[in-house]
Amino acid sequence: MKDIQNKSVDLSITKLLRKAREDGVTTSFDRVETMLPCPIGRSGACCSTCFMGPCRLSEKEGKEKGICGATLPTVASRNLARSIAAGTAAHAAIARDLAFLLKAIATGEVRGFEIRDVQKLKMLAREFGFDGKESINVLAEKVADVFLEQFSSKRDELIFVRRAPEKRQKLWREAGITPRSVDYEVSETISRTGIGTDQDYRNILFQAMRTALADGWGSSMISTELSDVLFGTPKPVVSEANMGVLKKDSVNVVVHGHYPLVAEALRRMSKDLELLKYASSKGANSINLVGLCCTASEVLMRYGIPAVGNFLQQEMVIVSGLVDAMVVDMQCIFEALVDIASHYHTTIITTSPQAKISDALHIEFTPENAIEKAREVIKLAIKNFTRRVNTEDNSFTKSQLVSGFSYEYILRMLGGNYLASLRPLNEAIIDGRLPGVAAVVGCNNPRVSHDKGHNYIVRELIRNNVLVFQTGCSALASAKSGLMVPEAKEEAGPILKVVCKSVGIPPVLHVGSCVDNSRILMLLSRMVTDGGLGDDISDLPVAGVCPEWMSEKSLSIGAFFAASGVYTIFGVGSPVDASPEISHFLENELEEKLGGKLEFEPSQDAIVEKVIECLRSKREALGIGHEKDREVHDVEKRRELLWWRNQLRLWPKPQSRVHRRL
Ligand code: MSK
Repeated sequence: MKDIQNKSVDLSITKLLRKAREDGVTTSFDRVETMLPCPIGRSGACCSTCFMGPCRLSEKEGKEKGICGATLPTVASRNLARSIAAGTAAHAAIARDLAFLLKAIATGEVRGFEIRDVQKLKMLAREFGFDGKESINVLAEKVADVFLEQFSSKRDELIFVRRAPEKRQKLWREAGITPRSVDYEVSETISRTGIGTDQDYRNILFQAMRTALADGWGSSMISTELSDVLFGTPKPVVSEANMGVLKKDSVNVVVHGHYPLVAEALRRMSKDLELLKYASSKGANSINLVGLCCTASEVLMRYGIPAVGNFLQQEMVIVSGLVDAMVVDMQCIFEALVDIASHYHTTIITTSPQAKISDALHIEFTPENAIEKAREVIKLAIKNFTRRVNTEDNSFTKSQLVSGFSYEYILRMLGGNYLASLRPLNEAIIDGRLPGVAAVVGCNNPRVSHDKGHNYIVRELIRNNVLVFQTGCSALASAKSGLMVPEAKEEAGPILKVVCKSVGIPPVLHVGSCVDNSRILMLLSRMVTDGGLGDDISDLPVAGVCPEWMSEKSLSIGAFFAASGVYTIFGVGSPVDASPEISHFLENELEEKLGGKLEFEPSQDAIVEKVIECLRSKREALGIGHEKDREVHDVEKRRELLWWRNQLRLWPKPQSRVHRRL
């Protein structure tokens, strides 16, 4: 049992791991001990693109080339490029479906859903060159068509490329990596990395960057914009996170995955009076809908629906014995859930035709039937509630959090309603009050202690006065750890603490799910536009960190940050470790060409040091390296100073010498 302590820094997880062992249940935390990683595959040196192999390249063993002659850099770059293409495709699956949903709502094919943020729809219509005088439905259809076109085989640039600073767009064009359509880039990467096609690692990696850009400035950005239009643009909302959000006296339904439509339908049905009456007839106080993984961030950001946990908690919530149904859509869903659920009363329900699991109950959700299917699911969960056994000992903790920091809200929060801008943030950085900003994102990985990297790195950064933006499972780790409430400023360095107090924000801002990393791209772009910090994203004192990554989507996210000019650093280990040429390309050549870089560093201390050093050197390059000895005042102090200034204004002006002489 001693080993359990090191598995997670989240005490509810270690408690449930003990329970799992008592219940005879095996989880990913156990399987990771017996399933040791293949050292060749893990380091990027295994080529399986044809059936002459797989060729396991190893310089030590004198196997420097595959049967076709492919070298280590070719193999490692192909593997990385294919992972990035898979990550981009995953985000595209969400965005494409949302574009179809908007179109179906606009044409009246789908009823029961409406356009929540009409202003944002109009803003997008204007951005795409429509005059905005048409009806909402006509505009919505036109906007949906523009988005759908971004997935076609169009050969000109993706529409959101224009949102990047001009200098950045020019750099991409010069490097020949401006993304065309999302599907075009994904398909071309898969084709180029097959047997006997692209065998120049630099050429392969530039195409990988182009594909990643099609994610950040394409799939992910489209997904964020469409989710805002359809389900509302987030603004701050108070909620709770961790296992303690499961209620013993209520029907607990966990929604897990990435696609917002399923969660939206369940949210509505969890408030349905008829279903609530039915739940009460079975002895339940309420229907408690909670989120897990990125779906948690989607519904947390918009409605404040509590988050039960992040990626590595998906099995543990079932072990709690408190979950009556787990509804999953797509991505990051363990096949093992069904086996674990067979030990308890939980039903696992798959909902997407793209993501079925053998032996799970499949109830397919479409935009047309989502509300009815959500009703069916909740009825089933209510029936399951009566089958719960032995939950007395299952008390868990939870933490409060503030979520909902969308790009639009952050702009209004800092600049006011009429002058929405990031200028105050830029000024704080220029003045030397804040050294810079960091984005901390990504998954959990059972190869490292659950949440330890996220919590340690975020705490160290805020202690060093770095303002942190977070998304995905990383954000949920901070939320559970109490870092997303204004009181967390007490853990921040003295200057960040005062800034947080003045603006009334936590030192760590939750900006959404994985696709909402596009909100961070928008913020960086806007920091450039608002002036004083150079003329490109690569000039900004900012860094991206992915402490506990495991997914191909994380690689795509890291690559689009790097190709957008951000210094980006991953924890855990490197998927290209076998090839020094590839590491050199990602850390050095990429920086020379695009200003950003991608590094892999397993040591959390080294990550913090490197991020701080990156911010320092960017400041130095901007000529704002020396911190000014300037006092930052909180609200009370500013009021006091204002009072004194007004008093001084009332006093008679001292006479000038000339007057006196006269
Ligand atoms: S869900 S991709 S484990 S962040 Fe987006 Fe979490 Fe990583 Fe999945």
